[in-house]
Amino acid sequence: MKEFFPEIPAIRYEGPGSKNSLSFHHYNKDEVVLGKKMSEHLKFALSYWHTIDAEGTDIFGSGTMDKSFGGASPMEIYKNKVAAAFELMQKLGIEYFCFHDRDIAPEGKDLAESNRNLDEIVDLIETQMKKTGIKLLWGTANCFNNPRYMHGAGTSCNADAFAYAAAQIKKAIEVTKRLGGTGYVFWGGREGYETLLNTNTSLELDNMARLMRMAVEYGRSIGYTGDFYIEPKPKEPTKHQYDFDASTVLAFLRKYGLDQDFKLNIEANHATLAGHTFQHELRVARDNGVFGSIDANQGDMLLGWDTDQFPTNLYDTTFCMYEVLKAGGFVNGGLNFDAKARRASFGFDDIAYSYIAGMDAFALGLKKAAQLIEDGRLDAFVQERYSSYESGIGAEIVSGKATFESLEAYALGLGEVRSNRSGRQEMLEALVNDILFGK
Ligand code: XLS
Ligand code: NI
Ligand code: NI
Repeated sequence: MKEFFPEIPAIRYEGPGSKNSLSFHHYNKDEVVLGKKMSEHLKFALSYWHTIDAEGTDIFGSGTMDKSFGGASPMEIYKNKVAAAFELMQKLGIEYFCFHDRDIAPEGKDLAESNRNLDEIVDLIETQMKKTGIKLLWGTANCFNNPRYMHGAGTSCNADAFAYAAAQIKKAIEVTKRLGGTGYVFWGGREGYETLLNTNTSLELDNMARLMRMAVEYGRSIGYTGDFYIEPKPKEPTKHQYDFDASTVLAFLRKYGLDQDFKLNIEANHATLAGHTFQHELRVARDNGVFGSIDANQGDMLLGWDTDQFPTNLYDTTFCMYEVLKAGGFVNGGLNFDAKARRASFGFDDIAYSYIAGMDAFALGLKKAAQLIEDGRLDAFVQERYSSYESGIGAEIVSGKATFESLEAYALGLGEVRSNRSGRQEMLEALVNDILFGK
């Protein structure tokens, strides 16, 4: 069988001291952390679009990589991509993948031909999955690339575009179900607006909710039992995207009674675009019981767009895994590397270096988050900080016994509030540094 990545060997764990950049230094898949194997905690997934399709184009320049994998016709290229993807995942020890419908098979002259192309490639993917044991984390439909979606898909002003999107999503859910996927993602690429001057925001959001309701009802009717996710993102490509951030999405889901049907897929770079930390978005999801899955990447703080870099910032991976552990870990979700090597990192070996960097950063993040939890000082500090709610007037507030009248009587007796204690931010930041880099 043809080898597509001869420059990439099977990547093995060699430990922190190793000088071999084509080995894992921290990701040791069977190592047990807090009672579970690293591979089960982290559930790494390959993103088909970035890794198998994207060729390094940007708005100022054409591709720097060739991902046709020796194919000539579109279908031949996409068949080769399947073999390349599975070769890569096996070499990297990645057990899951994610795709959009149009990532895995080329769009045909009409919807029927596109669906036939999809079916043909899905046959190949299914065979490879059986052979390798690699699983589908989530599927989705690309309802943003084609010009038909210039005004949006579920939020298009044109009902024909809405109908086409519905048909595409229907098929993508069928394919996700057929491949045993445990998630189906809605990322609203064009679901937003450029100007309010031409936009009926109210109808657009009602329609988006209609589309999502239909997706859930259809999915459940054909026996799809996985999660449905919304992936928040504030902007890009549109000026304003409706799924701005986790809190906005929650308000949308609750308004339309969809909050029992959807969880969130939180992407690091989307959090920072919304002016939040990655940890903030994960915390909002966890606090509201809708934490589902993660698109692992990182942005550049000096750039205002979704650079989708491989995650290497250890503070971010640690605080991410801290939230994941506190949320009880992944159920149907996982860590999808929605990330790509930089345009100038154009070698196929750079794909391996990138995944190793990301997987090692998350393995370290997991270990450090576990240490923070086992150390207990953070938790103890937070508990102590709110201890005034455990007895006396605080307990009355929390239990609902307190009223404005009883609180006024209490406050009148206080003189002044003299019980505030230091928040000790700097002490806690030093504590985190010590756990991260102290030994
Ligand atoms: C784009 C999104 C996209 C989703 C899947 O910014 O991150 O890749 O993850 O449609
Ligand atoms: Ni994403
Ligand atoms: Ni993104």
